[in-house]
Amino acid sequence: MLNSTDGESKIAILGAGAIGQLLFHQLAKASEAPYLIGRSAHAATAINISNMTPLHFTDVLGEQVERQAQLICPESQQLIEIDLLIVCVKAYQVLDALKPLIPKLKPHCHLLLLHNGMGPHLKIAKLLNGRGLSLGTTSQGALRPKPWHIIQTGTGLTQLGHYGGPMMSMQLKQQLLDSIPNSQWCEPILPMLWQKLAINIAINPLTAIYNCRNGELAKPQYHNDICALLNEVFTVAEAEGLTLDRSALTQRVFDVIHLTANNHSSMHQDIYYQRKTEIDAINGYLITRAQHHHIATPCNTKVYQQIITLQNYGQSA
Ligand code: KPL
Repeated sequence: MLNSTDGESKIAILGAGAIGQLLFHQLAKASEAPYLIGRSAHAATAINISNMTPLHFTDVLGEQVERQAQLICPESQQLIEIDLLIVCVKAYQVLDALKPLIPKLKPHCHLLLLHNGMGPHLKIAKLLNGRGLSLGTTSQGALRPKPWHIIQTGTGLTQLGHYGGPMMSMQLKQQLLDSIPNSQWCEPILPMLWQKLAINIAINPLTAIYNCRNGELAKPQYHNDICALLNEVFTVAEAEGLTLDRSALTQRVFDVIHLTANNHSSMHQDIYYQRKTEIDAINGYLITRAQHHHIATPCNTKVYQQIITLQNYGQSA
């Protein structure tokens, strides 16, 4: 196992949500604790005199541990020390969160985007000024009952891979793979992201629209909707130059429905708690790419509009 102090590489995590804190604990357990970059107000209220904040972690076996995190704000001078910035904010926050940070990062700082859905990488890649960009997806699950306490709920696969610019150094890559359980480096990464996108495209909006747990979608009345949404994914992916295995991916969607039968999807929860959803980076991303290729996506457009209506209603309530 590599210790980051050996090679002097500094990692920081942008976004102190459930996944950001989960990665913090996994990296801190394996080697040096990364910095955690929170929103300014968040960081200012959390930082105590010693500049350290205790983070509580309950693992899947129920074991509890407390680790000290150095929480820095987006204006911090320490940004210049960072060799790898892992971005764990929601897809719709990525651009606004990163734009002011990028000029403060060293010229060789590498970025890794890790969020549900797709899309921000297209704009971020153009802003990096020669810095390298990797992308990833994780099916690890975590809940955040309190701002600084997370409970790991699932031990899913994490897939990471190169997207553009200079490659991530071997040392950082190894540090990530050694720290994050069940993680793998994938080249190319885009097919993996599209597979996860397909799963979210089929499950998330339907559970929110029908106000149900994931497992409900195994019922025959949802079968046609799921297949119609996926058919549009396969057509658009092909136009993007990706060949997805139709039958394996359709099977995978139904496996996930069974494996997560008791879960409320993230979009169901966002609608339920009247929060902004990730629809633009999920079905919305597919629609945007389809428009680019002049492909019609009536089923995705219909669920997209239904979610926007629910979201607007929730936010105006
Ligand atoms: O990733 C998910 C989500 O809810 O966003 C699934 C796989 C659908 C599990 O709930």
